[in-house]
Amino acid sequence: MYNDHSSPEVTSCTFAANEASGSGGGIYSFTGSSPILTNCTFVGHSAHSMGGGIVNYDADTPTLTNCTFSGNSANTGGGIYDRSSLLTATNCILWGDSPDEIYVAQAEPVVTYSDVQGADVYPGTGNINADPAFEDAAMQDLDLLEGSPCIDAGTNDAPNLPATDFEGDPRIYDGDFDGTPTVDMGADEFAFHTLALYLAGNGSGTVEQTPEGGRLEHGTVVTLTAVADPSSSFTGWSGDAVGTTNPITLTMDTDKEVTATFMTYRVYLPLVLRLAP
Ligand SMILES: [Ca+2]
Ligand SMILES: [Ca+2]
Ligand SMILES: [Ca+2]
Ligand SMILES: [Ca+2]
Repeated sequence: MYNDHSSPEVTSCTFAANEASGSGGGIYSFTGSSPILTNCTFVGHSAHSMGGGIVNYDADTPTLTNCTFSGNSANTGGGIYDRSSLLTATNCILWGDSPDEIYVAQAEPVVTYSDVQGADVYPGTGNINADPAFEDAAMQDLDLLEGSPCIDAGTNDAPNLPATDFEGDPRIYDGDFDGTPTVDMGADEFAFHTLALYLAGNGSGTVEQTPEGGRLEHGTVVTLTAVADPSSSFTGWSGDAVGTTNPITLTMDTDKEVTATFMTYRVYLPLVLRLAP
């Protein structure tokens, strides 16, 4: 994307694997541009000169909220090259870019509540310098794993804060389970729901769950398989799953409780009376 006196608004977009023979692998803002980038990911770009992910060249005022940069490379400014522009970055992650994350030539960018890799914590309120624990950076999956320091580490007062993350998960979510919902850093919000399984009936059996776990990411499709013990039979689901389909699938779009009922077989033994002659 090339901006010259233009101010596009881009939300929940992944910019991936572009190559610039000069500068600006993902975006080159030349002059007088104020792009608003929200929930965007910049991954796997390369630029031979400046700005693997983004170049802000002259008199630009880009606003980045909840954007993630990783695996971008350039000669200078692997993630972002800021020449004489005023960059505002809030709730962003810049990690694993080469040779650096943000290169500033003249103006000082305003970076807050962001995770920026470097020798020190990047100057600004709420910034951290810690491995964000991406799901699989090598495969360009930059979702956050449970326990990531970026979870609930952003600010809910960020400009243009969206109601959902890049994949439609609800923001602002209490991802560290401390009772206070706070937005995460980066394009992904770590949003989980609980699944509780119960057994009922006078029989016995088990329920196999794939994937396993009592906390599942928003949107996860779970398969439940009822397995009756030899003397019992499965007679149906109740709660947030209904019917006798087995296995059954459900989508984790909210907290759910499911009960599996098992009943014993009724066994009739023939009664034989042998009368004495
Ligand atoms: Ca995800
Ligand atoms: Ca959160
Ligand atoms: Ca929390
Ligand atoms: Ca998510």
